[in-house]
Amino acid sequence: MLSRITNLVISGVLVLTIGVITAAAFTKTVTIKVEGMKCSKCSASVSKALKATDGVEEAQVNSEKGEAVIKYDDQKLTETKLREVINSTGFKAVEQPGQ
Ligand SMILES: [Cu+2]
Repeated sequence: MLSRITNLVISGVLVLTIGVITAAAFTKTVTIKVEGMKCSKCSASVSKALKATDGVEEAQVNSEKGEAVIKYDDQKLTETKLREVINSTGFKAVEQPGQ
């Protein structure tokens, strides 16, 4: 009886671990330079647009640094799409050489 419970617990932990690893494998983090943001309202509107995008898991937009740090699902989104979302807010996602 005890070993059955132990087995259940072990398989439960295994399933969880595999789930976490799989999820992490598809999560990418990217930093995109954004031009034109002047205050926290600007960064808030960029952040809002990003968070409303399917596949975006986290978006931290900083108007002082002029950049957006975005965690997204690699299977649902591309960096190009994220740049399009930023551009659609009226600000400009800057293309960086070497990326
Ligand atoms: Cu502003």
